[in-house]
Amino acid sequence: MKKKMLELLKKNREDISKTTLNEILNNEEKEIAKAVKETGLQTIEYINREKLENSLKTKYIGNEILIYKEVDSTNSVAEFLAESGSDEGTVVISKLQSQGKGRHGRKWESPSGGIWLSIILKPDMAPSKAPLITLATGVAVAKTLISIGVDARIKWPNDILIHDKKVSGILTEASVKVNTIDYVIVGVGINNNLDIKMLPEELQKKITTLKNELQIKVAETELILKFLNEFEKVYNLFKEEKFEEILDDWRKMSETIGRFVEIKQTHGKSVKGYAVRISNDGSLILKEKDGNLKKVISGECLIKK
Ligand code: BT5
Repeated sequence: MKKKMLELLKKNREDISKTTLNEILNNEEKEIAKAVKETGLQTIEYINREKLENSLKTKYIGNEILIYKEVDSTNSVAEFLAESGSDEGTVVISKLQSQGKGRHGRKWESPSGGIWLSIILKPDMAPSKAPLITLATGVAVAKTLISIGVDARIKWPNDILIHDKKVSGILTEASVKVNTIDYVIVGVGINNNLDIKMLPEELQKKITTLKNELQIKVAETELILKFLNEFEKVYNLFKEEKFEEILDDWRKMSETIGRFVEIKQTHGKSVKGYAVRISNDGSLILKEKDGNLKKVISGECLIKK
């Protein structure tokens, strides 16, 4: 992790001297974290930091916003900072990611033009509640996108679709200590202005961007601002354990409930059925062919036409 962070510093600070790097290398983790933070406070032209900071209506989400030109993954940087004691609400944004992460080791394509960001969360909650953070984040993303005029729908558990094409994905990674959540990193990718042709061919048909849908460029700063404001509202509900309120919103924007689906699971098995409802721990309840109800905790959801 230390080595990775030093690479990050090199990539983001062309002027960093060899001596400084060596000095950093010899210092403790906290010193590296300090340098990583300083780098993230530099001006990166694609986001208007002043506007972002001045217009945020949040109390703690975005109290610290770190912006980079390039990182391997904003989730990894946020994880490093959380380990080094960064506060809840710290936001890590990057113009591009060289190794953007999806779930289960999958790759998330992250060229410039997208919103790639992660938030450090420290909820005082049992680890079993972590999947609800993904659903809550989905609610915040979908509300943000609907507010700018697209027909965004949530596909269980972590995708946001527009007309059946993926526009956004969420990656929630939790660190657990003795039956409680130590911290959670929630990562959000939104295909904003990126050029679809920059992505692998097999993906091009399955995904969309906001620019494609709206035929205009959405300003990154505005989009991040709207999302962080929405996120704090729904995350507060999560912390107050008002799970039903979150799930009510989730159901209204769901593309999954009421559809025939196949859930592919990591161990190679798959379950097919009618998606009846979402339960209050965030799992999906399917009605199988034989009428049995089956609870599915995670997996890749394919919606059958
Ligand atoms: C996700 O995983 O959808 C989670 C994506 C989270 C990305 C954010 S960006 C900021 C933060 N930092 C990170 O490193 N990650 C988070 P999953 O459900 O496993 O979906 C992955 C699949 O989505 C891939 O296998 C592709 O099929 C597809 N995919 C890859 N890149 C995409 C893109 N830019 N847009 C739409 N689909 C994509």
